[in-house]
Amino acid sequence: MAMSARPQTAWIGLGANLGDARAALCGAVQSIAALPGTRVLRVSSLYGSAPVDAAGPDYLNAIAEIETTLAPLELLDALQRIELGAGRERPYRNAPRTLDLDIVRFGDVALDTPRLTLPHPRWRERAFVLLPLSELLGGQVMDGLSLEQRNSVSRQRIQRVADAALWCPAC
Ligand code: PH2
Ligand code: MG
Ligand code: MG
Repeated sequence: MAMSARPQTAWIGLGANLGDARAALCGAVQSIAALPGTRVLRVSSLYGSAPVDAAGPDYLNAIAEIETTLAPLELLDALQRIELGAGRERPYRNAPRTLDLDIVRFGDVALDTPRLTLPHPRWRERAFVLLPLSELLGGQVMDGLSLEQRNSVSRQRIQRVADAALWCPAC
């Protein structure tokens, strides 16, 4: 597998709202850690969140901060293979899912292609991304939001359900 020369830090959004979501997220972190040229630096707390722009059960969400020599599209391919391994199906847009792995940010890379947009186009609109990302990156994440974004995000139901060290002890 071709790899870009310099390791980059990337932030992966993890989500699931079907089946044993906690086990799926924990397994995903371990699968990501096993990717070539990749290590997991930190994971956020685990959050329970109401579906945003979607129907179905509540989600579990978290963010993993990783370092990787994979290129963005190689990482995307690898994440999609991990999703498939966890039984991910795509019957319609934003359908409930056993595992969703989204690249939220990949270093400072900006990309706009049919398969991948970086940073993730909706990361500022979603409490389930912003809260765990603020844990890892600090308060400037929330400071960068417009008033409209803050208001919309503050209406989204979300709660922290487990410390990073507790929700995935093997991570
Ligand atoms: N993912 C979506 C759509 N809506 N809502 C929550 N709470 N968590 C998610 O991970 C999520 C969502 C599409 O990927
Ligand atoms: Mg998603
Ligand atoms: Mg996705």
